[in-house]
Amino acid sequence: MGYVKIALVVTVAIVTTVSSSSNTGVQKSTWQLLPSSTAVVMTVALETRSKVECAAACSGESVPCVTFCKSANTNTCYLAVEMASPVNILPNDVSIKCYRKGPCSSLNTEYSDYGGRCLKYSAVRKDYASASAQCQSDGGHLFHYKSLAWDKPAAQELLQGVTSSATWVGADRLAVEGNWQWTDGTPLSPVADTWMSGEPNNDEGSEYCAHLWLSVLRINDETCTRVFPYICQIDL
Ligand SMILES: [Ca+2]
Repeated sequence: MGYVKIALVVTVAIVTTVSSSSNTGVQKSTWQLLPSSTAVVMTVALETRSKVECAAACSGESVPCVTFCKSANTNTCYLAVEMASPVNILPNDVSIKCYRKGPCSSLNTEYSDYGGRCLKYSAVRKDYASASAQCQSDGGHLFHYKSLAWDKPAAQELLQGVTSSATWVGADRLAVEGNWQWTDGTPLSPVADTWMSGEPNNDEGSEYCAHLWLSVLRINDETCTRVFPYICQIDL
């Protein structure tokens, strides 16, 4: 998983409540902000970088995890258990917010939860721009196939039984000529291990968009106007 467990506080549980005055900002999330009156016991603390990664860690735990808390100050992620009855409060970090998991289907019935994010496969063949637009109209984006460790297992699960050869994913070099990037602006190195061997090769000088070869689950640069099925992702 790549997360470093820095503390295990099951026996000496840190108890806190959410000290939040805002309930905004998670309308598209399947993780719903808990009201500030909710008492939460943090069970595991993880070093992390973002709320998305914290949610993913909760989803990826072998032990069922439906609640996590995230400190904006320290970026520490806490897997957590909600308490049924009021407990003493120890809010030594007012930036902590806690979230409870909701199903991807509550966002869009076509999407399912794959390790902390919502994915759907569409067999409808579209060009890159049209596929991207469809994902955006769902509130998401084309699949960010950034990591073999994290995204490949999700793709394998999502694509069980799929017989098409390739799907669009969300990376291109349309906005910045020559520079590959994911649709969230994250750079995509031309030597990333997610590329198929020998790619990107800009065959015939016309390959500006990335698709995923399903036989090897590696990406390839392809002509954007060709039509393929596609995978959409909604972030938590
Ligand atoms: Ca190519």
